[in-house]
Amino acid sequence: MVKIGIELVPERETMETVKYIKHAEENGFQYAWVTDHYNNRNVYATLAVAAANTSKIRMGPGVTNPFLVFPAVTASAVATIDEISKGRAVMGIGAGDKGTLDQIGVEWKNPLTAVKEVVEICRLLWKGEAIKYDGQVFKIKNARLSYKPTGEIPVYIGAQGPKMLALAAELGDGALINASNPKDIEPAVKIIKETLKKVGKKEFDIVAYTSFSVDANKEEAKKMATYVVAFIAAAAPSVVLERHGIPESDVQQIRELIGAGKIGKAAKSVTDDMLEAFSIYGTPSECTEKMAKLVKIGVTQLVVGSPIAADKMKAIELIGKEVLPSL
Ligand code: F42
Repeated sequence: MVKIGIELVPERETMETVKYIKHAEENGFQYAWVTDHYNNRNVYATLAVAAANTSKIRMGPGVTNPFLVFPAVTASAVATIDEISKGRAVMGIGAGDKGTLDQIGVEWKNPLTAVKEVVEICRLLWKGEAIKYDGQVFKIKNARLSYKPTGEIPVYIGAQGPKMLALAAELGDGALINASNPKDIEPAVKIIKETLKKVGKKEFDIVAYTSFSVDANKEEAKKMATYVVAFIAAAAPSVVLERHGIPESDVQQIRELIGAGKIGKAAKSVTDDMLEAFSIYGTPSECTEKMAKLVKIGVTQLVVGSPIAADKMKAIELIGKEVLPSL
């Protein structure tokens, strides 16, 4: 059966994010992914409080990266969450958002190699042994955690590009694909499945990390979605826009509005085609129908991501009652 996760951006007070995670657990969600950007509340502080206040839901950064935090520190941070949560930690790791890293002058060099190395380093340290690592990006002379993690910590790699998707399948326990539409998920699933076959791996969690907006009133759900879809469309590469038949000129206008800080106007310029391409939105039954299509093409975990709804508590309940039972 498909698993359900929730993505939370720790942009509000920490206890509010924790409240959502607790509520998600109570409403049948199995995973909570907390995003990592330096300008939001700290991901591990948030996860630590969430871990201490829940008992079933698995949780982890979704996703951290090897550039913002040194791999050995990430290994210890995730292992600490594993200890607090009694073995419920998962690690989402990716290349990092280049735009955010640029703001603080962090160089984004060899992202693919850096992701491979951080995963290898974390797994070695999680065994509790002293390690030496001579990578292309990271070199560790002698490191060891002073404690042993509770158990195996599953590693999920955030991936969109073909090489990162293949790396995720080869090295990870799962892939977090940042997309909502079958047209984007299907080619990613194909790369993952081909790679899994090549390396002879059977167990793997294929995760659709969606932009999701639900409301009993479709128009409300649609309105909420436009704010997030404006940013997704603005950042979408030409090849993705072409795949969905979205004219570059429509997106250019949104890019300019966002650049000028006119977010409300940018959201109003989002077209129906953009909404269909970059989000799952609508009433619970409409969302269920779109999610079922992703399951059909091989997705094994569906993550409900931003914006979710203006009232997240209500939406979590709505998903628990009206979406999850039908999936
Ligand atoms: N980023 C954040 O900073 N914070 C988050 O909380 C976050 C959440 C998140 C959740 C799901 C998800 O899928 C992504 C998420 N991201 C988040 C974004 C993530 O950090 C990455 O920026 C995003 O996933 C982009 O990854 P990508 O798969 O497109 O990979 C990039 C690096 C890419 O260009 N990949 C290419 C590919 O084909 O896959 C390969 C590039 C390559 O080959 N690079 C070589 C190398 O060694 O790295 C070097 C090439 C050369 O010679 O220059």
